[in-house]
Formats: sequence, structure tokens, C-alpha cells
Amino acid sequence: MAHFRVFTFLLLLSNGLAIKLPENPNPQPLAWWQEDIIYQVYPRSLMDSDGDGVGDLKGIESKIDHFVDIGVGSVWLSPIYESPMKDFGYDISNFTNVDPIFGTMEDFTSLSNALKEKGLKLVMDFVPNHSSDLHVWFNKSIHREGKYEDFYVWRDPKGFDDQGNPILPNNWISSFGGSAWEWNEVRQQFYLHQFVAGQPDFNYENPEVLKEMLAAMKFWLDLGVDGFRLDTVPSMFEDQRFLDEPEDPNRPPESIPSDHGYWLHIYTYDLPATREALAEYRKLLDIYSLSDGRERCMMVEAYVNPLEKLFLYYGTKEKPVAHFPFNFEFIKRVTRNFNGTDIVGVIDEWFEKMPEGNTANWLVGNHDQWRIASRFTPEDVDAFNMLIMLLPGSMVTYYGEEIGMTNANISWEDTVDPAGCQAGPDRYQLFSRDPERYALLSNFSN
Ligand SMILES: *[C@@H]1O[C@H](CO)[C@@H](O)[C@H](O)[C@H]1NC(C)=O
Ligand SMILES: *[C@@H]1O[C@H](CO)[C@@H](O)[C@H](O)[C@H]1NC(C)=O
Ligand SMILES: *[C@@H]1O[C@H](CO)[C@@H](O)[C@H](O)[C@H]1NC(C)=O
Ligand SMILES: *[C@@H]1O[C@H](CO)[C@@H](O)[C@H](O)[C@H]1NC(C)=O
Ligand SMILES: CC(=O)N[C@H]1CO[C@H](CO)[C@@H](O)[C@@H]1O
Ligand SMILES: [Ca+2]
Ligand SMILES: [Ca+2]
Repeated sequence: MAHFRVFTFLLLLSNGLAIKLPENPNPQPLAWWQEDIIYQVYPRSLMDSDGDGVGDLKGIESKIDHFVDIGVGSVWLSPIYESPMKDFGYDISNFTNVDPIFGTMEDFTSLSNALKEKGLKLVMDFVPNHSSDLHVWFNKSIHREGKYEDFYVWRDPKGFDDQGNPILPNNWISSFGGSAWEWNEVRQQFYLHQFVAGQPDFNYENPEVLKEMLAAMKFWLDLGVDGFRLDTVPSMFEDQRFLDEPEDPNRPPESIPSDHGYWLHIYTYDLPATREALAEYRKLLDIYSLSDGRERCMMVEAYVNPLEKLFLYYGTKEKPVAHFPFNFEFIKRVTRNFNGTDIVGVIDEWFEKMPEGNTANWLVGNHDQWRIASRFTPEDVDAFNMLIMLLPGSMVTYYGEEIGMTNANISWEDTVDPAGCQAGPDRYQLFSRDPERYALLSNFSN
């Protein structure tokens, strides 16, 4: 059955009847990010060089020959920045330093040089929405010091209850579940965190924030980085009326009010101002590209529906935003029991709706999704790998998919991902991202 599905893919691709591929009247030479395999590395688990049980930069460097063997053109590193690891590197306490668990700045330079020697590009994750609560900026903000006073989203309580406890400003829920507001005793205000409490949200209404973050991006550009993948960009701006969000009429039946998926995030997600700020990041990259003719690329992570809204993240010719927003359609719309028609539907819709002059992109997984072999079947891995490489446009793959790695079986006791921990022992498997981050080798054979 599974083999039949693989066969269907290839038939659909080869007969060219079912899929209407776009025509390109004046083909341009392709840029590296359009042509090559973009390979996402999760530094914590790719390769441990010193036996402390955590992957590191030296470990990644030791695998460059493997990247070359499988035809990788660029390596995207999930965050390696200094972090207390409450959200495993997506909570950053210094945007211009490497966390000691991954190595040193020297290790970074060594990796960067080694990649360049082999002709590979280096893409860094960049997390514009929030910092760690241990960042010095947050401490200064707590103490209302100078320009940092309004660096984060602070709100007064609605009042105090009978026991004298502060009442939440509104019903906003964090992506990992539970209120998105955390009380701070020192400042006597709540701060917003769209992810864990250790990830206070930046206040992008304050132009100083963007200025500091552009400076952080420049730091890495000056070290020769070729591009960035910007994390969770639709969370950057919040509606300044701070109104309660409504229930989602199409919420999953098993969801409960403390789940993020229970609500429609109309005041905290995908506000138009986001793209204005992103255009500023893009401008910085374009300045570097123009200065030496070496193209710097910006990819953004935006889980946005429908496609018409997602495509706004390409921007326009006059005001470009991302080189591409990730195409999560295979993740969102192709389920375990998929058939060839489902696949063709996704491909056709993308090409039909994508505004002219842009580049498509294809991916099936990342560090937030189950492994292909586990989400579908081991026999589907090769088919998906072929599919995303054959389709016109860029492609991104998560490390290990080239050898069909499966999810690891992680017990509740071993669960460390905040999305799993927050859900509790009965529901953690619905939410935890540990299985795809500590993946084991699949036992499938061709
Ligand atoms: C980040 O780390 C670097 C290197 O240790 C240091 O020079 C810089 O001051 C730090 N920046 C912040 C904002 O803490
Ligand atoms: C936070 O700021 C306060 C007040 O400026 C200072 O006394 C304290 O040492 C700072 N803490 C950290 C961890 O930087
Ligand atoms: C393919 O699956 C979809 C549901 O995912 C279903 O609606 C459709 O009828 C199926 N098509 C074929 C040809 O089996
Ligand atoms: C996963 O681990 C649990 C407990 O360690 C075990 O009961 C279960 O059978 C395992 N599942 C798989 C698919 O290996
Ligand atoms: C796909 C991806 O990178 N998702 C990240 C989105 O942002 C949150 C918070 O920074 C991370 O936890 C996710 O891993
Ligand atoms: Ca290590
Ligand atoms: Ca935000």
C-alpha cells in the first residue's frame, strides 16, 4: 500500500498532466538558496564532540563531509546563542554570543570557515519576537532603566481579587498553553510571553527594539553568515487595545480553554506591522548583498492561513519582505492517510496563488514536527525527499530525513520540551517536540 503511494507520486510528477507547473519565460541564473538543499541542523542532537551528551559546533564541523556527500548546499543552524535553555535556545540571553554548551566563538568561526572551504553556505536561526528573561535588557526593563523601560510588553493588572492577587490584563494564551501573562513583583506589572514565561515578548512599538535587533543581525553578517531564518515572525506585534481574543469556532474538539488552539489569535498574530519591521531586516540583508554581490537570504517562519495572507510575507518588488515564507502546507494538510490527490492539491494551489516573480519552497518537517517516518510510514520518506527536491523552487530538509530517522520514544520522565511539560503526563505526547529532536535511526530497509 505504502509503496503504491510512492509510485503514485512519481507518476503524477512524470506525466506532468496532473500538476500545472508554472512557466518561466526568462529564466535567470538561480541563487544558492533557490538551487541547493537547505539542511536544518538541530545542534543539540546532531553530533556530540566531547561526550557531555549534548551536540555542539565541533560535532557539526566533524559532519561536513556527510553534508557534502548528500549534496547539501547550505546549513541552517537552530539557535546556538547564549541561553538558559528554557525553550532550548529559543530563549536567548545574549544575541551576539554562542552558548558554552555548544562551544565558543572560536568554534563558530572554525565551523563557518570549514563550511566556506567546502562551498557551503551558513544560515542562522534568528529569534526576533522575544529574549530570555535572563537577558540584561529584561533586567533593565524590570527596573525601568533608561531606554529599556518599554523594551518589553508590560501591562497593569485589571485589578486585584479578594486575596489581593493581581488580575490578568486579558485572556491571551501562550503558544505552549496557559496565560501569556506573568506577574513581576519588582515592577508590579504583568509582562507578555507568547511562549514560556522565560521568553518575555519584545515591544516592537518601541523603535529602539528593532534598532538593537538589527545590530545583532549585523554582528553575524559581519562574521560572514549568508542568511537567516526568522523564528515565529507573526507573533512580533500585538494589537494595542489589548482586548480579549474570541474562541475559535473550528477548534479541535479535544482542546481546553488553557490551550493555545482554543482561541482565535486575532490580536496577537499576523498583524500588518510585522511585515513593515521584517522589511527593515530585509533591507539590511540587501545592503550586504549589494555591497559584494553575494546574496544574503531571509526565510521566515509564519504559520498563517490562507495562502493569500501567507504570501504577503514575500512583500512586493518595491518593498520586499522575505525571500520566502516557509511552505507548511505538506505539514498542515497532508495527513497519515493521504493520497496522491491531496499532494497534487497542495502543489497546484501554491503555484496558482503565489504572486508572480517569487520562489516557491517545499518542506515536510522540522524540529517542531514528527519525523516523516513516524508521521507517515518509513516507506514514504524517500518519496517525500524526492518530491521536495524535484518540485520547482527552494527546498528545506530537517537533518536525518536523508536516512529516514524515526521519532524517539520519550517517556514522561524524560520529557524536557516545555510544550510537553506544560501539557502534563496524560497529554504530553500530543504536544511534546522531544521525539523529533532526539531521533533514533529507523530500522527500515529499502
Ligand atoms: C554578549 O556577550 C558578549 C561576549 O561575551 C559581550 O561582549 C556582550 O556585552 C554581551 N551582550 C549583552 C547585551 O549582554
Ligand atoms: C538587575 O538589575 C539590578 C538593578 O539595576 C541589579 O542590582 C542586578 O544586579 C541586576 N541583575 C542581573 C542578573 O543583572
Ligand atoms: C483522497 O483523500 C481525500 C481526503 O484526504 C478524499 O477527500 C479524496 O476523495 C481521496 N481521493 C481519492 C482519489 O481517493
Ligand atoms: C515507548 O515506551 C513505553 C515505556 O517506556 C513503552 O511502554 C512503549 O511500548 C514504547 N512504545 C514504542 C512504540 O516503542
Ligand atoms: C519551527 C520553529 O522554529 N518553531 C519555533 C517557533 O518559536 C518558538 C519560540 O521561539 C520555538 O519554541 C519553536 O521551536
Ligand atoms: Ca557536547
Ligand atoms: Ca510579540
